[in-house]
This record gives sequence, C-alpha cells and structure tokens, in this order.
Amino acid sequence: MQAQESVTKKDAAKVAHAPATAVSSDGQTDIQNSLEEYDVRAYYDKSEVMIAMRDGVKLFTAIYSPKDRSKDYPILFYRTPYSIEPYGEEHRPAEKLAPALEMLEEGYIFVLQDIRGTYKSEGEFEVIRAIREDRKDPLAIDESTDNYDSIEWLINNVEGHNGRVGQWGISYSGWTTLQGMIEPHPALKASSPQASPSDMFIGDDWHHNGAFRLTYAFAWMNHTAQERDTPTAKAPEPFDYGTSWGYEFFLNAGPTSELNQKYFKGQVPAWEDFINHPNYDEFWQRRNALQYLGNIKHPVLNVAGWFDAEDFYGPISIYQEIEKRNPDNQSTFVSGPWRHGGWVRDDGSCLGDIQFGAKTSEYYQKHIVSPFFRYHLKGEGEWNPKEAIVFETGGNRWHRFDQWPPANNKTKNLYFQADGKLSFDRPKAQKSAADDYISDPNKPVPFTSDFTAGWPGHTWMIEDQRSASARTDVLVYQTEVLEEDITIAGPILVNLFASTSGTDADFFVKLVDVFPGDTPDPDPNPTGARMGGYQMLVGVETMRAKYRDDYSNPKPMTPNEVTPISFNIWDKFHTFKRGHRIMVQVHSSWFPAYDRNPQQFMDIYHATKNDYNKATQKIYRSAKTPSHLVLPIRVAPTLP
Ligand code: PG9
Repeated sequence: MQAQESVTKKDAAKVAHAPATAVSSDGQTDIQNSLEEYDVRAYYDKSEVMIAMRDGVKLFTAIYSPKDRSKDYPILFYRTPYSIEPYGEEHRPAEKLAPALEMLEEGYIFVLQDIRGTYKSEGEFEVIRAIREDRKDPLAIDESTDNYDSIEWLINNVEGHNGRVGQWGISYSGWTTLQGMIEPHPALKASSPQASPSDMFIGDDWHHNGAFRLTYAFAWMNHTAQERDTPTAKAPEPFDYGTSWGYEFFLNAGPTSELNQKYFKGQVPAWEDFINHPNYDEFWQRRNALQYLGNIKHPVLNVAGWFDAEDFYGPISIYQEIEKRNPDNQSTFVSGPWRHGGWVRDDGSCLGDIQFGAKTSEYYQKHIVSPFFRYHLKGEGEWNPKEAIVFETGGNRWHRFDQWPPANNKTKNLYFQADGKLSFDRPKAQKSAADDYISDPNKPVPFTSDFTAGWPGHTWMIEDQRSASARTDVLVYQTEVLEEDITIAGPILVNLFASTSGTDADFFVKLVDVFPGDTPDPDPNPTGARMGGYQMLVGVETMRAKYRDDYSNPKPMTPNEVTPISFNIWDKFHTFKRGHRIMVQVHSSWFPAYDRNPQQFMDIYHATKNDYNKATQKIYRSAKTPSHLVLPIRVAPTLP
C-alpha cells in the first residue's frame, strides 16, 4: 500500500514538516514552493487513453503533457495498482504525479497507468505477478511485457516527446519499474525503482526470513487484492476492525489459519496462495525479482529509506544484484532517513520523534532525482555518478561515496555479556552462561506502543523502545556510555547462540541508540517526545528458527540444544554519539506486525488455537557460544 494512503492520524503528526528554523544540510535556503502547492492544471493538459497489450487487454492510461509546446519533452512513466485517480477532467495533485517539484517545473510528459486488472484497466490482477514462464511465446504477458507494449504505444502516439522514456515508482510501482527493466523497450533510458520489493519471502512486505507480516499483509490484501468483477474507478470499502488497537483485534481473531474463513471468505486468492506456500518453494522462488537482473544496460537510481517498514531489503538487494551482475552499469544507491516513500511524501526533516536537522526530502528532490532524470532524459546539467548518496543519521549529514558500504570499514564484534552488558571484548564465561526468558504467544510483545488497527503506520521502525525493554520477555544488553562517536555504515550481522524448550521459535534482534538522560526535548515538540533516555530503534530483524539453514526445507529446533542462528539486519548508516549507549534487545514475538510462532515445528498457517505454546528461550554468552552482532564500523579517511 502506498505509504501516503496508509498513514495514521498520529503518524501524520509524527512526520510533520520541519520547524521553520531548519537549515538544509547542503547549505541551500529552504525552497519556497512545494509539491503540495504546485498547480498542475495551470501548466499541464491531461488526456486519457486505453492502450492495447499484445494479448488484447487494454490498460487505462493518463497522459499529462506540458501546455508549453515550444520544445519536445521526455516521457516519465509510472505504473500502479493503487489507481491513477482522479479520473476524467480533474488533475492529479503534483505530489502524486512527479518525483520532484523541479521536474514539474522543467517539463516532462508524465504518463500514469493502472496496471492490468486494477481500477479502470482490463484484465486480471495477479499480486506480484511472476515473469512469464515461456518468454518466447509472443502472446504471453507479465508486467515486463505490459511495460514494453505501453512504451511502444506511447512512442508512436504521443505528440511532442523527444524519443526518450524514463520510469519511476515507489513500492509496488517501484516493483513495476523493476519489471520494466528486465526486457526494456529501447526507448527506455533511465529507471528509478524506489522502495521496490525484491523477494517477498526473505525481506520486504510479506515475510522476513520466513516470518509472516500479519497486520500489513491483512490490511493490504483487504485493500488491494479483493477479486473484482469489472474495471472500476471505485476503491474497496475500508475494512472495519471494530477497535483502534490492532493487537487486540488480531489476538481475538485467533490463529492465521482462521482469518480466511472469518474475514476474506475465499475472495482474496493471494491470501490463499500464501497459506498454501508456507515455505520458500517454487511459488516464491519464481517471484524473486533478483534472478532477472542480469541484463541492465541503462542507468538506475535505487532509492531506499533507512526506516522503511515495508521495503528496505528490496532496494539494497536490487542495488547489490545489479552491481554484481552488471558491473559496468551506472547504478546508484540512495538512502535517507525516511519512512516508506518519505522522500516524496514528507519533507524529511523528522521521523517520529527523531529530528534530522534539515528537509532531507527537498535535498533528494533537488539534488538527486531531478538531476538524474534531467541528465539522462534531456541531456542537460550534470549527474554525479557516485555509487552511493546516503544520509548519516545521528550525525545528520549527507555523504557521497565511491562504493557502498564505504571503503575502509572495519567490522567489530559487539558481544552479549553478563548483567545485561554489551562490549567489544569476547566473553570469557563458561559454556552454560546464558540469559533466558519465557515467550508466551498468548501475550506477545507489541511491535509499537501506538494504537493502530490495520495499517501498521510508519514510525515503529524508529520508535522509542523503552516500553519493550521494561518487559520480562525482552532481553536487554547495553554498552557503557560511549567515550567517542561510533559510526556504522553497512550491513549489521547477528550471530546468536540460542536454544528453545520448543521445536521452533522466532528471534527478533534490535539495535538501539540510547540517548543521555539530559537530552533536551525538541522545541517545538509536535509529538510530545521525551528525549532524556530515549531508546531510538536503529535496526531490527527476525529469523524464524526453522528456516535458519534453509528457507525451502525447514527443520525443527532440538529442544534445549544450543543452536547457532545467524541473519542480517541489513544496512544502516548511523552515528552513536559520544555520551550515548548502544543497546541490543532480543525477544521472540513482535505482534501483530508478525504472526505468532506456536513454538512447535509445524505449518504455522494451519496451526489451531491450542497449538500455541509457551517456551523458554535461552541466549548464550560464553567463550564458546558468544552471541554477538557484527558491526560495520566506519573509519573516516581522515583518521589514521
Ligand atoms: N509496500 C507495498 C507493496 C509492494 C509490493 C507488493 C505489495 C505491497 C506498497 O507500498 O506498494
């Protein structure tokens, strides 16, 4: 779901605009205008067409052309399952039309399309449609061919274009952008997939390391994946949760196995696909977009948000895959301090309670995405082809690097110690040294202290973790007060030595920045933040233990046997400042963001109420079983 549509009221306050005093990190003065203020109708004419695909299905497409016809313009293409509304006479607002204000001002032909089977387009919608099996069949279709056929039509039928096409999109539209890159039309000269998922089992929206993302999948399916009879401009009726507390709703709703019968009633085929494919089988493997990225010839701008609650794995893995398989291709990784799509939808000066000192989205729009398309589609200006343009949180500044992660990083192990301590020294304790907790799936750890039903919101990836650390089923380890800044830049690896009294378990690991007790509250303070002792979530990931060695062939945990469990929290760029502490939390549920693990080895989608058991989890911290995180410590080039 597009973040903009799924934002809760409380969220809206938390992603509010910067205090008027904010100074942008590049020293520019704040731009006067904003996407929200731009009058599209004054400068663009709109037309609507149905474009026929190779199999005869017609896709509903809107074309916004500059009124100024004194020159030719490139086409910028965007494809979405979320409706290109408004239909008819009315114009789409600027922030839903273009990736940046500057691009509207400079002039592009903006083309938007309802993808196959959604809203006013014909055909059948298939959620994350796999690439067609027979790529030689001239009538076989997928999102890649729909992209190709549409561009072919646009090039031949739209007036006033300069022969060059670019494409962009956020999230599902980022994924359709990616599909367009697989067998690209020759007129396609630049692509910007933004927050695109790449593999829905390993990371991204539906699962993380096999753990099912319950509340988001449920809300998304309700909104986007219901079967429809005929093309329509009408969005489905919102689902009534009957409470503002998703935690209560999903606990009362019972096991995942009962949700279809209770709520979807067989009307959502994608939900049934999930239930029928609990492991990383051929169904999921065919939908892994990374395997198709071996032939990327045109420049790519990959955009991600460090705190994206939906799709961070996608953009980082897409960037890495393109780098690996197309080393000569010009592909750039951009990541800022943003929620899902925050680079267009907010000004990027803050997220939740955390301030970034400048309107980071304006920097991105003005200095990154606009020059990228201007250079490649208009042949104007300059595009600095650095590998990575990344914002350092904590330090609050932009960096441009020749590689990501940056050169000279040194990895350092941060070990769990006795008495809740965390340090870079390898532990010396006996083999049995461990901490334990009882994980009760009937009283799971809440993923947020906000009250949200349905859409999980966007600030829980950066939220204060104090209420979690107060729980007895959450282990907490923290360093001494830091005597100097520590900057991490790159992937964070987790190496746990764990046991469970059950035969399966989830292990969530969080990396947290603990602020000093005397940290002042911001002024103004729109979210009512209390920053003294704040526990800012920097990164989090989970592993469903049965998938620890193989996503396709799950295997049980042996009760009470120490078992190594390793996974990646993925990349961050953050400075823990002098005076702060680094904290790690470990727990075994995060509900209802993730479904509950019954803590016994089974097909969880078919678990019944009585299958959910308490279990005792142990995390070891001895010399032989040293649970730790591997941190990518940045060594700035100026240091010895
Ligand atoms: N994260 C959303 C999504 C992408 C792809 C599939 C399903 C959901 C989105 O915001 O579009």
